[in-house]
Amino acid sequence: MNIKKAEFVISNTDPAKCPQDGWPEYAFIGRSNVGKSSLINMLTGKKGLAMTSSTPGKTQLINHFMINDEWYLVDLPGYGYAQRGKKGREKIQEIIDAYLDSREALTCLFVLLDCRHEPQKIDLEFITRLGEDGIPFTIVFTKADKISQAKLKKNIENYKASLLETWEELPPIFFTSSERKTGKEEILNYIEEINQMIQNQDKGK
Ligand SMILES: Nc1nc2c(ncn2[C@@H]2O[C@H](COP(=O)(O)OP(=O)(O)O)[C@@H](O)[C@H]2O)c(=O)[nH]1
Ligand SMILES: [Mg+2]
Repeated sequence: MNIKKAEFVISNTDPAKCPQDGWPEYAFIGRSNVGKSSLINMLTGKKGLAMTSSTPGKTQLINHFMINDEWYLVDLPGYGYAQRGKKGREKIQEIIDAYLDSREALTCLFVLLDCRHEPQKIDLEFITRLGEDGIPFTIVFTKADKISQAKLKKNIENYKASLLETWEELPPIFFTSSERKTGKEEILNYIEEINQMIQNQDKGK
């Protein structure tokens, strides 16, 4: 899929104030600093679209970007950032929960994981919760340029094994580098396939 148009629409903390026009949306979530904003910039080919930062915990808002006038990319706040303190973390968690619980337009959630790390409790718990709530998701291993191909493969296999301890089936898995544009085609094609499925369903109504 070609991204011809990518525009910032609105930032807010209240899902009720998110766009209500019903276009399908694809949201990016994960720990602070995992590379959510960089991935959105890479996918859209617009460097400054989502705010990126080397300081974790900067985006505390739900940010909607309209793509090609027919779907949304959503940059969600990062979870689990320790420096923010318990109160701050709880507030972010409330925003994320409210979004996940109420957002009907949410079509697929991309859960970002840093490919360099071992499976972390906070991510595994989050993924388990998605399963319990029946939220469609995929997993994206970010920052693939930071390790060798061999190590990347090993880490992904390791992660799959740990997911298979609780899951019978694995979700779609991608790996990306926002520096090298790795994974761009794969993710955009995946989104396009789902968008086309939705359009065909709507036609059938
Ligand atoms: N080498 C490398 N650095 C990345 C990549 N993605 C993000 N980063 C860096 O990681 C830091 C956090 O990225 P950001 O997109 O702001 O993370 P967010 O908090 O999840 O939105 C920034 O310094 C980025 O430049 C990547 O694919 N490769
Ligand atoms: Mg960000």
